[in-house]
Amino acid sequence: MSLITTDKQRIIVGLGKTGLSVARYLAGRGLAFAVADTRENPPGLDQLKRFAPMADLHLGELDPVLLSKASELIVSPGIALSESALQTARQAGVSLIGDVELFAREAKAPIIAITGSNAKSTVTTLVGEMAAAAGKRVAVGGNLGTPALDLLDEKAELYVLELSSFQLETTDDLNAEVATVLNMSADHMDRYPGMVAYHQAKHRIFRGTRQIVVNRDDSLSRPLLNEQLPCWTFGLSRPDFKGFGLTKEDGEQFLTFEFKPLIAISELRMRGAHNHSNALAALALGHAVGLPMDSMLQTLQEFTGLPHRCQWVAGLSGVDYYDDSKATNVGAALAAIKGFAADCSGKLVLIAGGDGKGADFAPLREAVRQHCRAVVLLGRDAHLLAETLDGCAQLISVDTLEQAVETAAGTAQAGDMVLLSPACASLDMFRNFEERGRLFAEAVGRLPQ
Ligand code: UMA
Ligand code: ADP
Repeated sequence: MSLITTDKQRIIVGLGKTGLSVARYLAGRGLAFAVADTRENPPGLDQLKRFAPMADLHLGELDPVLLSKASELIVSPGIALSESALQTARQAGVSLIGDVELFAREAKAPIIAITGSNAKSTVTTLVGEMAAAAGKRVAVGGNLGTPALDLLDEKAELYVLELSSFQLETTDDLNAEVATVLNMSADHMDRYPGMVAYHQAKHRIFRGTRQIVVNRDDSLSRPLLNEQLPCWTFGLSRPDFKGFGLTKEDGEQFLTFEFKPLIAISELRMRGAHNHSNALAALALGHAVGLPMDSMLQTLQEFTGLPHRCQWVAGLSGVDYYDDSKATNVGAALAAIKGFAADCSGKLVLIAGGDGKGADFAPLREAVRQHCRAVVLLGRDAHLLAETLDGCAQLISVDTLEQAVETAAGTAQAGDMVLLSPACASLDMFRNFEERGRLFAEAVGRLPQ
């Protein structure tokens, strides 16, 4: 192509959102690149042709010979590094990096880096809103919304990044101002050989960080190294020095920093213990970068949470319906079931199932036994859930989400909650979790009043 050819031969692997952002970044700097994608018609193709028509394109099965001739592969998160063509290239001495590594090399403003199995998007959005309310010029994105490289802005005063384990695998030195692994429970077990590999990927977020935020309720959130770094903690217990937590004053629960109550949880609009934990995590991250406490508390009071995360949909005949379509793994569904059970005068009717991504559903057994009147099952791995939950509650299998909603409505009694919290990805039946949540709400809307 007609761009500068430098010492490096770069190939962008993957032409989705990430690949396109990398292409824009390189083209913007006049650097030459080629693109490879296993798909014959990857989503970014038309856009790429508009701004980099001369880029060499290699579509279809990845070619190990071609990739091994590059000096650097910039690999998209949707492609496993274990792919044999990538492994061949690595063994040939090619360096494999990702978009977030490129971003970290370029970013001038401090980075708040957030990962975890669950709650990433909620905490990232909340911290972003806290920073904006405090008057900071803040850029928010990563795994959520805008890809990292598209956030780069000379005038940015702060970056808030949600990072997935896939993005962290290809990030060598993030050099964040403050980094956190919010929590750890099994996810993406179709992509990792086990929890150890998944844990190792997540913990790369701490590389080069100046401060850390740790979840006192989850020892797997604690970095194995860097113990001497300034460390802030959050958790649902009473806090100590440098800690955010919960305390009880005159029968009311408060979010508390060290020994000072900050705000009563009755003043928050997000519900459930897991969301109290999320609020505390956001306060700890914001405090670490010097955001003023008063303004953070004001934001907390206004924040209602994100769509499809434990979102209230309707109340019909004494039954509340909640959309938690974003609960795409077991840990998320577990947190939602426990969080709601504490608030519910009746029982839960859970709608679950979909693509289980190789997960073990056994951790759901006890919570279902204790809190669920029935579980309505759908999707590809419904039979696996049915085997695991056998004997814990009434189990009803259905074929469509519409049937699931009608069945749940017919089973629930006044005072109950119907909760769509699938513990599975949506991709076997829906375009994404947003579509699943939207269709759930529409089906609830069609129930007789
Ligand atoms: N793919 C191929 N062949 C290729 C490249 C990709 O078949 O050569 C497939 C992948 O297997 C995957 C899909 O295409 O199924 C998308 O992969 P991608 O790497 O092109 O994805 P992007 O469009 O760049 O989106 C990625 C993140 N997606 C994934 O990690 C799978 C988006 O997170 C993220 O918002 C975006 O970068 C910007 O940073 C989505 C996600 O599901 C929301 N993330 C996972 C999660 O949150 O659990 C990690
Ligand atoms: P992520 O971006 O990590 O998927 P989200 O903020 O989108 O996280 O929340 C996804 C789901 O995780 C929610 O729908 C809820 O079921 C669950 N969840 C939210 N907060 C927590 C938490 N602190 N611990 C465990 N699960 C949580």
